[in-house]
Amino acid sequence: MTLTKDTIALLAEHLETCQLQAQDTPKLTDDHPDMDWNDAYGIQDAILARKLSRGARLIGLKAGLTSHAKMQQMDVQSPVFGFLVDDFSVPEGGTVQTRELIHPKVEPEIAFVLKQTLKGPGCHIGAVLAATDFVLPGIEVIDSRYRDFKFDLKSVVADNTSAARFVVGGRALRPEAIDLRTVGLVLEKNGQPVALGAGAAVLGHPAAAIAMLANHLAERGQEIPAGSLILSGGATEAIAVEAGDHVCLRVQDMGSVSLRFV
Ligand code: OOG
Ligand code: MG
Repeated sequence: MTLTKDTIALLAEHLETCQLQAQDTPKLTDDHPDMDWNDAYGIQDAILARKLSRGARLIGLKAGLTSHAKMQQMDVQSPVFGFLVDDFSVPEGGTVQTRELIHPKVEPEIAFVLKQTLKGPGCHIGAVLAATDFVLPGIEVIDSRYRDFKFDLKSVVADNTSAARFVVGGRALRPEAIDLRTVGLVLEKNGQPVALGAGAAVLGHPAAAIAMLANHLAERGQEIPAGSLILSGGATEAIAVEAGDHVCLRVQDMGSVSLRFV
């Protein structure tokens, strides 16, 4: 830790206010270049605590920057992890109020729902599949609070990895019913395919992102609770959207899920 408790609380308040008021801000490391990983996750934890104190419910977690396409797009080299609360959830086929966001983008993802607690260290794909109840298609709407979507890894971790909204739906499958490496994903915007991918784009296998998350939490004395919904990370680059756009994700053998920006 290089930041004081007070600074962490202030930065959490600042970033959450930016989120709630749809205002952008320079990345945190501009003013706090010595910020370390504990500071970054400490700020993220403080944002979660603020939401929980106002009655939000923690429903899951997310991995981000888990594909080369995403790492290249954002010019960073390693995955990051964040939280999902019920406020972020959009019903299948539902609408997103674009004015509540700064510069939203959508990502095609595979979501996991766990039936058992997952605990690192040493968590691997096999353990993830054994603990998974089902997998299903998900669209994540990311909305970095940082100006022009420009950040470094510590800044984006503090900003809860740009989490804003998500929708899951389509056909839920038991993990043994599908080869998550070769499964195809087609993201459509207004009826046109705008990004194409396969599950293996995410760390070779989307379950590897969940294992990485469990191992990351273990270093902080935490685990992934049974029942959690986890987004494994965008399989392609993220696509910018605006009011009026309709977005649909089709995943091979898993149906489709969609949302509309109004
Ligand atoms: C960070 C969040 C990335 C993903 O799926 O890769 C993410 C960002 O690109 O703003 O959620
Ligand atoms: Mg994502």
